[in-house]
Amino acid sequence: MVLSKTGSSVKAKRLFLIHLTMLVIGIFSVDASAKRLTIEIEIKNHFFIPDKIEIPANTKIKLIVHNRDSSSEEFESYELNREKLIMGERKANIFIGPLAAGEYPFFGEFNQKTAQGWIIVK
Ligand SMILES: [Cu+2]
Repeated sequence: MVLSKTGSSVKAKRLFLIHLTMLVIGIFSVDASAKRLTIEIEIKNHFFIPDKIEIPANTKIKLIVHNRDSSSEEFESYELNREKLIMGERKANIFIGPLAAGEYPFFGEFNQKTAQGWIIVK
């Protein structure tokens, strides 16, 4: 009886510690997301506007892409390892970074002849 009581109190302590750890991780991630830089671009007539986006190196970015066309588009980039469907007249959030300096091309998969863009990291 005494042994099982001790056992359950150890379990409770462990659970408390796990919760405490989760809480700390939770606060940390909120803090990290608050530091994100937000950049907004548009898709119009199957073009990205602007088509060149300059961002600082080693920074987390929230890229909001507003699709002003009535047709859906897919934001795609091999270099950024991102692929996101954006319905017509809707927007999508694409989280990128932190990135090293360089050029990262992206394109609209459904209109590759026109929808081309570059993220320039400096
Ligand atoms: Cu795709």
